[in-house]
Amino acid sequence: MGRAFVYVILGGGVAAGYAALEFVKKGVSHGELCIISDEPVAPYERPALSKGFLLPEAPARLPSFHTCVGANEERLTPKWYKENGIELVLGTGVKSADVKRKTLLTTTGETISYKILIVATGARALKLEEFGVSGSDAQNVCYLRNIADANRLVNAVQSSPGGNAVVIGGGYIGMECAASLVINKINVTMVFPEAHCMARLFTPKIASYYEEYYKSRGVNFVKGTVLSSFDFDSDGKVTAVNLRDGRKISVDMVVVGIGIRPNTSLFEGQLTLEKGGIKVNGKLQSSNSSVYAIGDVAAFPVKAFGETRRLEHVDSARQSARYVVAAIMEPGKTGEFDYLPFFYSRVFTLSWQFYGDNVGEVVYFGDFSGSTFGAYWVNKGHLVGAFLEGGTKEEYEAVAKATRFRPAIEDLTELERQGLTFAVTV
Ligand code: FAD
Ligand code: NAD
Ligand code: ISD
Repeated sequence: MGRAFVYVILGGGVAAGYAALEFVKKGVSHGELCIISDEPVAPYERPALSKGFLLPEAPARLPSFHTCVGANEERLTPKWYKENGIELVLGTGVKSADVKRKTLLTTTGETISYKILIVATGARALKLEEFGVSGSDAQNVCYLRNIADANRLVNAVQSSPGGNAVVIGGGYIGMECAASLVINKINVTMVFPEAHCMARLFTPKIASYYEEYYKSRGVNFVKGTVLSSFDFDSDGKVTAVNLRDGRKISVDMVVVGIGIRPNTSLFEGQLTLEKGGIKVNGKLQSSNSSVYAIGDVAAFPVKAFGETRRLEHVDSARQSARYVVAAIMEPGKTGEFDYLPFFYSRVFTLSWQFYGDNVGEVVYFGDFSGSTFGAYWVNKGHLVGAFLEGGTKEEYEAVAKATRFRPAIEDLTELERQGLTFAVTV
């Protein structure tokens, strides 16, 4: 059995939702577009899972955060897909792809063929087993990538009132989940191998601000070590984590956020891969001209950096999705994808944004003992990146604009003196 579509989006996450909306805006005909997702629900705003979804009071629940509410656009419910003639194949994985034949084989045994395929398979959470630690399927060990994980995490929180959690990993998931656990009155210890949190992005000075704030909210930090094993009770629940430095920490629950791997396995040996993702050109087209890739799985040329990057952030998923539909449906009118990387996070009452690249010399500004501060990165005489905590809408727009403009910087001391004013007046 089989069905044929003009366009197929493989994966039903953030990028798929934004691409669907763009297809409709550009006038896709009924019956032309199909989305296949192994998740049981229509595309939703994944960032909600570590924030609103985990709140103890009035938590966010579907259908409230289907795409594209995160960008203040229409909320695409299953009814919307139906009304727009988009075939939404949910709870169905694709188990193999044949890019020469232009077919996908699903877990239900159906062959779906396409003229154009958009790969939007995102990524999966890395498991502790991949670092030699076993037991991560215990009921009180939680990862966080999808709705099923988020429900499991909520259950673990509700089963541990006033209890103790260890959060493994000091990246985005670790920081956001630690904050949410504290809000749920769980005592949190964060364990990670680096010298400071958010090591991929933050400088030690920036990290120190957040760590001090977290400490003021009761979070305990154990840095420079990793998990070596779990202790279990007779029901298979984890009762303690053992660290490589010899420490043992008793726990009621564990949250693990130790990075992701893009879901590329269907295309290995068929498409060119780079930086762990599917390599695409400035039109987001892979090494096979009928296959495009967007979101976390795509390694695309970032024009401003002159190199290929793979980003793991929601804005990149949204923008690459919007772009790819324009590139496919209006090829003559669409130039190359020109994207300035943008990351953000919100924890407790804090909120930061980052634009560009964190390479070169760092120039700090603002009040690190107050609530608004930031940093510029200057590389080869140009401003290439900017970080801002606690800015106003106008200030965030200003640092974004300044970073996009890449102004020449001759005098770092002068940049430091001007601080945020530099971005506002550039
Ligand atoms: P995804 O949204 O992961 O979607 C991929 C989809 O493909 C999934 O539905 C998956 O199940 C499906 N799929 C994969 N393989 C198959 C297959 N073989 N068959 C069928 N379906 C398949 N970014 C930010 O910038 N800010 C944030 O605050 C933020 N918060 C986050 C919070 C959490 C908890 C998580 C997990 C991520 C967060 N991110 C955030 C990152 C952001 O959500 C991702 O960058 C974004 O979701 C990527 O979109 P995507 O469509 O590429 O992948
Ligand atoms: P990450 O890459 O942000 O952080 C991984 C962390 O794992 C590292 O900081 C390190 O501390 C830790 N680590 C690495 N190896 C380890 C080991 N052996 N033992 C213990 N710790 C180890 O990944 P993440 O935090 O898991 O986030 C997953 C994905 O979700 C990322 O793509 C991230 O961008 C995305 N996300 C983004 C946001 C946001 O942008 N606000 C929020 C949540 C999640
Ligand atoms: O995708 C990302 C991410 O989460 C970062 O922190 O890219 C950045 C780089 O690692 C730093 O620019």
